[in-house]
Amino acid sequence: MFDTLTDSFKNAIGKIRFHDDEKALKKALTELKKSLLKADVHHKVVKELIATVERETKKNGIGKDQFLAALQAELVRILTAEGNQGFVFASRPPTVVLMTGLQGSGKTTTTGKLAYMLKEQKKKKVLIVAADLQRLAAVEQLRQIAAQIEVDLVADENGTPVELVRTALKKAEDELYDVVLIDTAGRLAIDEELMAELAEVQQAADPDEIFYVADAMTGMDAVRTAATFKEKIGITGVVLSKFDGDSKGGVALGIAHQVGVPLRFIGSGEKMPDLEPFIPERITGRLMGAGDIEGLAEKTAGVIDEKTAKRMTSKIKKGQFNFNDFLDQMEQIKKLGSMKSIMGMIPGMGNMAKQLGDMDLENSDEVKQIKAMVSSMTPKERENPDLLNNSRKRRLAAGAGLDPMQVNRVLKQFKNASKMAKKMSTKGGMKEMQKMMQQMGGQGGGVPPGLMGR
Ligand SMILES: Nc1nc2c(ncn2[C@@H]2O[C@H](COP(=O)(O)OP(=O)(O)OP(=O)(O)O)[C@@H](O)[C@H]2O)c(=O)[nH]1
Ligand SMILES: [Mg+2]
Repeated sequence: MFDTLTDSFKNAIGKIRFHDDEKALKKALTELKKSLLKADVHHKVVKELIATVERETKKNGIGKDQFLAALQAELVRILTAEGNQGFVFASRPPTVVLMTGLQGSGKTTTTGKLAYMLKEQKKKKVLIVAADLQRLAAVEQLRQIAAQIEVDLVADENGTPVELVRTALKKAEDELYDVVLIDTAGRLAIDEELMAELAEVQQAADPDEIFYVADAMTGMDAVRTAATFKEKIGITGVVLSKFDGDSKGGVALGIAHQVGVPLRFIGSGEKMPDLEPFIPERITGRLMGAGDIEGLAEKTAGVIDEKTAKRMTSKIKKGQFNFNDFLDQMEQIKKLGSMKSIMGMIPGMGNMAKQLGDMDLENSDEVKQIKAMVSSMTPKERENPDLLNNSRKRRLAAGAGLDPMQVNRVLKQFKNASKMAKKMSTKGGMKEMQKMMQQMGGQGGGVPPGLMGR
């Protein structure tokens, strides 16, 4: 997600050596400056960052450790603005959030993503309000999203935004909802009419938070419009949507500092799980190639329950992992979002994530083939594929539209994978795996943890 930026930092870090002098520091700073500007970070933000890092490094003695510590501290400072981080619940439920933004910025999708995250990861009872009555299709769009993620919706094509908000708040009180998310109408540009409608809805909703959803691909415009919204209605957080389409990513680095409102979430794809909290300390770790273990743990916590995980591990250890388990696991992985975003959160795996590209596990040919094949097996066969004789294999192949050779190959691959998993689950197995990963591309994949300033 932050490929370009992470590369920039890595290059700059590489330019400064252990016993080094002012010349090496200058070189590193020049490199950093150049690449930050190239990544579209605002020039004022870059200037400030470079000046501070230079000053702090010199103060503490020029060297790689000091440089890293200064860079890390300055990044955290620049990414932080006064206000809440991530999703913060009101002291008294329901927490009411007003979603605002220009037309097509991603408000409705982000509303769905937030609802999904709160439901799946935090186990909260969420209510969505379709208060966009400008566009006919808007209500239907939200209806579909709500049905897909199984979250309740308040909608009425014939109502007014204010009426809908009132109905929703009453329902939330009566039925003890934890969170109410209000999707509003967008406009092509900031105009009086939009602001008047928003002000009305805001008054009726008395929200705990007002999020401004900005399209990351609009670059500096995102910063400018967010600033205007802050001035006019007092937003409490920014969400940058479509970050997956903004390969440079520099806007995310400057926006909190420039607008004076924290960047709270980043949208990284069109699907419901593609939303990530933007926590300055964690993002800094990721930018410097150290991964984001906390974020990963949070993401998996809601999805993979501990009991199942333990059962799976024990099965793997005993070499009993079978096709039924495989299908289960595939379902779970689906909920985590794109493979690339997950890999990017694992320390040292940033490079690997890049190589993976946007691999779509669910729709890859291999997975489709395996799924088709497994669904034609009997429950007994799924547990023990050795039961499959040649005639059964031929039947399976015909059922799944494969040739028998392919069936044999899948069965063999699965057996090997199962063996490997068993081996890895033993003592020392994980070490071997890490060694293998390093050889495959983790090399130079970031700052060794010992070098990170603390
Ligand atoms: N790739 C990508 N697409 C996104 C993301 N967020 C939203 N989109 C897409 O952007 C388009 C517009 O999103 P909406 O959520 O309908 O935007 P909106 O602000 O509600 O639009 P209006 O209601 O018309 O003002 C849709 O096609 C979404 O799928 C994201 O993070 N990544
Ligand atoms: Mg919308």
